[in-house]
Amino acid sequence: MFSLLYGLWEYVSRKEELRVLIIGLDKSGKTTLLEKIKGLFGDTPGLEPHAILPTVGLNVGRLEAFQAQLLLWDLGGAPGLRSIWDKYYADSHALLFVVDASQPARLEEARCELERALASRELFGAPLLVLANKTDLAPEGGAGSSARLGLERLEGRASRVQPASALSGAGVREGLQWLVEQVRRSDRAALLQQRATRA
Ligand SMILES: Nc1nc2c(ncn2[C@@H]2O[C@H](COP(=O)(O)OP(=O)(O)OP(=O)(O)O)[C@@H](O)[C@H]2O)c(=O)[nH]1
Ligand SMILES: [Mg+2]
Repeated sequence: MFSLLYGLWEYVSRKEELRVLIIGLDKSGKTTLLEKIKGLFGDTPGLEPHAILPTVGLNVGRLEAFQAQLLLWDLGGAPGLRSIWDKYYADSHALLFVVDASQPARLEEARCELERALASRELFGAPLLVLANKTDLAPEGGAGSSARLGLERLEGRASRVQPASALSGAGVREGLQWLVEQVRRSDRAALLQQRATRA
């Protein structure tokens, strides 16, 4: 009887797992962001920035935030590694695209990569957070990113640009909270559930 009740309690109190895919150009600050998020929400502090190397494969973060169990996938952004991003699209609830706001010269390259990702049917309906990172170096860097990244033309997808600094943590909590809320409001979780049941 106890185990039955315990099982029921475990089932009812189980938190939804939301999978967030973090992509963006090389050196935009994705891994620094992941480690900052781990420090803000996890049980152990994330890696110090000086210990972070360019990502070749995948970094994973698992933590609880905003009443959700988050699984974060951080992929390498170097040109030769971008071809594996799409392997993660079908299983992601949300997309977190990081841009280096202190490097306007790379915004066009970022726009192309973002456009390519959003064109994938596998990301249908997935909310998008663009993190305009490194605003500690360029405080006005977030302004205008929305238009320059083509976000104003997006239809049928929740999207937002969040000015932030992965180094200091400014804007990180707000951005992540918005993303989790948007996934809850969207049909993306139900879509992924349907796909999993059919498979
Ligand atoms: N000033 C400043 N520097 C940052 C910030 N975020 C990251 N950096 C620096 O940017 C550089 C690249 O950071 P990473 O986190 O390795 O970038 P990445 O996007 O994971 O790069 P890849 O793994 O190569 O795709 C490092 O020197 C970081 O310390 C930030 O918010 N402000
Ligand atoms: Mg990295």
